[in-house]
Amino acid sequence: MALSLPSIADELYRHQTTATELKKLTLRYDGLTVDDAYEIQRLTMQKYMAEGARLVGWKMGLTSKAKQRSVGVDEPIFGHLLSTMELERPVLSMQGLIHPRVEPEIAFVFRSRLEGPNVTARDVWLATECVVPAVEVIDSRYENFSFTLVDVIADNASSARFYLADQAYSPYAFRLDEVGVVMRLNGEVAQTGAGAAVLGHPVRSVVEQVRMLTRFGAAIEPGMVVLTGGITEAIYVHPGDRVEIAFAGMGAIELDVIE
Ligand code: OOG
Ligand code: MG
Repeated sequence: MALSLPSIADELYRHQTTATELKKLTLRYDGLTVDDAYEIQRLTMQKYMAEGARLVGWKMGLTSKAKQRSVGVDEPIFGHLLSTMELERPVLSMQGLIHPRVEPEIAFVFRSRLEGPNVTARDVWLATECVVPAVEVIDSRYENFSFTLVDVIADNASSARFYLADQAYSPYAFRLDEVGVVMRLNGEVAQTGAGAAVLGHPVRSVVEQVRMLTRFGAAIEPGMVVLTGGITEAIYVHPGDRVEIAFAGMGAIELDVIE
């Protein structure tokens, strides 16, 4: 089929907003590149923003081996975070979702702008207001949660919802690579990991985020949040589930899943 990026963006927007699965784009369109996929993502996100959603930050994805292995894609990607994706309370409604999975992440919140190809970890620390334990809810719009690199980028890196814990910390309070994470589902240990799973240290994910944004013509703006990527594999959740994620020294998040 002939490639029209705006019409593919229309299609994705429709599936995202109606919570219906679609077949992988790469099965149906020849020659879609990574750049095309980011353009589809941008066009799709513009539709939400035209309806009042605000861009509140960015998310990195596939920054840990656990995540890369589980989906069979071996390079980091990024997506947009919109105000409409943020949960105000740790309660996840299944409304508007297809087959959601949750994963523990470390979030950075910024006080100053970060841009350009040469940003260093030190620049990231200086620009950081605080670090916050977070949970991301991903919900691929593709059948069976199965996709290639190009598909998942076009689908805004599977972004669906996210929640930031109430407690925030100085970026200097912890070695984020050594923060251990235990994720329990209904009281049973489901996943364990440590911050180092994320590119060796979550700060590297922010450095990579800025580099990728620079190629994309964007930046981290003051007040924005960046989710640095799942520390462990994501787990499927269903109504009635309770997910408890303990971040050593940084408190816990208890997420209740409802209809
Ligand atoms: C892609 C999104 C990955 C992460 O933190 O690695 C992601 C997916 O697995 O559906 O959000
Ligand atoms: Mg994630």
